[in-house]
Amino acid sequence: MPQKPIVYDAPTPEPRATTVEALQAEILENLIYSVGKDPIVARPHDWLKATILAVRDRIMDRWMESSRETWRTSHKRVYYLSLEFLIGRLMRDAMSNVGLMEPVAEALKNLNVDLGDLIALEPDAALGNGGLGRLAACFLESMSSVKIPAYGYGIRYVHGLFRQEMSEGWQVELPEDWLAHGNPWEFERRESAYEVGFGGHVEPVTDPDGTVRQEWHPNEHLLAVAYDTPIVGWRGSRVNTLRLWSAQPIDPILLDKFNSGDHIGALEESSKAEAITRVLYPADSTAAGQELRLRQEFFFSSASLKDIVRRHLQQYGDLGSLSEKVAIQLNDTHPAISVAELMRILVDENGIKWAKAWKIAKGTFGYTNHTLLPEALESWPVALLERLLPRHMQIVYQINADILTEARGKKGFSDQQVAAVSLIDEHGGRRVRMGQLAFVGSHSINGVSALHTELMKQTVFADLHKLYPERINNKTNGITPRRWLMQCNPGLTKLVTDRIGPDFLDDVDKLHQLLAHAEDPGFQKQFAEVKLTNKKRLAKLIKDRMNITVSPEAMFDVQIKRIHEYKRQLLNIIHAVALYDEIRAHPEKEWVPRVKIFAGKAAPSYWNAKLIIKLINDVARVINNDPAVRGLLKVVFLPNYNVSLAEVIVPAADLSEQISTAGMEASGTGNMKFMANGAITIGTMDGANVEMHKEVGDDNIVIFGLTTEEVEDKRGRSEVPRAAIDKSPRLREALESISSGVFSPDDPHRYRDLIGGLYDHDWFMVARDFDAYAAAQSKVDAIWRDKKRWTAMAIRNTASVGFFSSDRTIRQYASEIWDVPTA
Ligand code: NBG
Repeated sequence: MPQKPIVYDAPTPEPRATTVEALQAEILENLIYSVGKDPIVARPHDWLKATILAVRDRIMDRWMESSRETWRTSHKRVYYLSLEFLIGRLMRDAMSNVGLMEPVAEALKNLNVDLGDLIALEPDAALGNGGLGRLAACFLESMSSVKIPAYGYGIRYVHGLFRQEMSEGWQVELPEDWLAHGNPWEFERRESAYEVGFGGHVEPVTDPDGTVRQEWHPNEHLLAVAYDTPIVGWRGSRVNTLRLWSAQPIDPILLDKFNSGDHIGALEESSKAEAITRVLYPADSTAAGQELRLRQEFFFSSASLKDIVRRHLQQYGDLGSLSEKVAIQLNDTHPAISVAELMRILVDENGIKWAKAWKIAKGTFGYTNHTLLPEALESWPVALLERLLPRHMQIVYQINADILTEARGKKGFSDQQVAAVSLIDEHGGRRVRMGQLAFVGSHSINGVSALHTELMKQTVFADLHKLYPERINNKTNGITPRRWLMQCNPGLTKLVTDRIGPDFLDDVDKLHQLLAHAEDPGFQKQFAEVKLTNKKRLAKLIKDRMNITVSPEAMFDVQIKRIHEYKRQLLNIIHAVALYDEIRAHPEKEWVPRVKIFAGKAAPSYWNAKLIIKLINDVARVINNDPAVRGLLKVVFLPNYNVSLAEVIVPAADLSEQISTAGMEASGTGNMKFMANGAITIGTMDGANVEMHKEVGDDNIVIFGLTTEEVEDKRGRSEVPRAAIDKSPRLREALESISSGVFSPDDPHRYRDLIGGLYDHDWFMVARDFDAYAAAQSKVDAIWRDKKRWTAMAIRNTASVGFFSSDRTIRQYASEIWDVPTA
């Protein structure tokens, strides 16, 4: 049947009423007719579903209008390709962005249901590991808020990031099951399914006009089925789509096998296909390296590109205009194979000449790098690519040949530099470097903080930067102020609104007006009261989950993030031990009561990270049970850190620990969330801390430690860390007590190697930064004792957070990389 032409100016669906009565009636109706439950027996999950459906219905009209508008106006579309979207819960975000919080709460109350209880019931969509995935989620929300026609493309993992439980202080990983009760937010789009292939061979074919094309004949086929989730921007400005792909077999069951009695074999293909989108790889900042991971990467890249090309052809009929109408951002190298896949689609499937296709691809792609850690730089064995994606391997070779020719022709380029820009790493087994592929296939390569971008130019991409000096640019990360201030901290939002009016809700830069009130005693008192209320809520959570009593009056000193040696949770816990020793040695001193709060997951195969979790728990047990410290010091490790837990912890924090070894944290985004919520940062000159320091001023942040250059220098000279330990009695004592088993009497040698490493090499400069860190913590204590000064600093942090809004970040991507307008 021929498709009817689409009439974009036909009337859009009528918006649904948002009165309490209408909502109440509709929630009830959903419960009966969509969930199929009698209200008298409905369970909380049934109410949750009925409520989400009512909220969702109030987004649909805008969703359709947003997409119609893009078709009508022929605006350029932005596609954000990311293997991770760490969204968390959606309901409160959606309700708050379309102004439904109050009427829905009221409607539910009339039905004897508590909205807060329902919110807490919604599972986190934890389709990401940490910063990279959460950034993608903030970007989605900001792209809708600043009205960019955008799509997120990713994978619909059946199991998101594992659930972390503690067994005697050790991390145990359990499967996460966010889809167990269904997912009322998503729409399955059976009609948007694409075939994705693997393996097979490549065959040259001669067209009637005599041109020779390469044709890929995969020998494995599966289906990518789309699931769409609406992402609504602030004040419902625009609704974009997050399209997640699910892998399914082409034949759900092989009936001939089944009929011949091979019941397991009949389902083999089906489970093999589904395996691709079953679980999220739980490694943060390390390349996973397995074949299944490469399959995930190609699967979602290929499906997304086919969808993008299909949409473009439907609207414009010609791929020559692709880069004018489409911008594709590669979130790290995970989708880098897209460069080869787009070339294949353009050249092999659409007959576009190589040179023209290459220009289109480069004009279309942008690539964001998120880490300089060598272990995170993806590369795939040539042999694996040849087997799994034979045509793509040929394309990579051809791209490489062009790049090498260009490099050889570059004046002053040495053989060594030519080898460095090669897409093929010839050391120790030939491998394709995905960072290089993403770089050469993109017109823009960006880092995520000013420092990180400079280091990219000097380290990983030094030679490519010389070859293409215009391409690297910086886009300092940001966070959405809706989720990370307005929704998670309604108390502070109300206080600020009362003081400076509501304009900051639409323009966070207006928070600057708070600077004038930083010293106002009345405002300080209210600001401190909001913090105290948030701390009481966290104290209750700690009591309920851990049975540990903490005083909300104590300083809440917080480090929440993935557990990684470079993030230096070890430095923090060693400081706790040193403090513990001092308090016991001098109980008569005026100590500032502190609660050290940790949370974070370790990659399941990262032994030292898991050992650090155990150490924190061992130290916590001893300190929390020692009456000698009289509650002056408590240590808490909160299990199963996720977005929802962060939303409770961040508003309650006094001190934000951002203490990575300088040069190693690309940006950090947790640092910005704490800043928004009036915590004071203790941090190194690393990542975005450098820019936070600039924004808030030296007096309102506590900076310590070695700089990137000093770290480099010490590593280069292979300086022995032992000297630093010998010179610091406090550090030495703390290390000796840990390594001698004071905190692990059941296994006295448990930490011998971990601590031994600090004496031998101390790659992360824990020992060499310890004294500076301890001195910075004493400075923090001194400021804390001066309540007025502390609160003024906290207010100035909130006031200065505007630059770190992801709206600002996205506007910069839009104007400097994507060339699209924003609101
Ligand atoms: C992380 C960095 C963080 C940064 C986020 C978002 C990876 C690979 N990188 O410092 O470690 O804030 O990306 O850019 O997860």
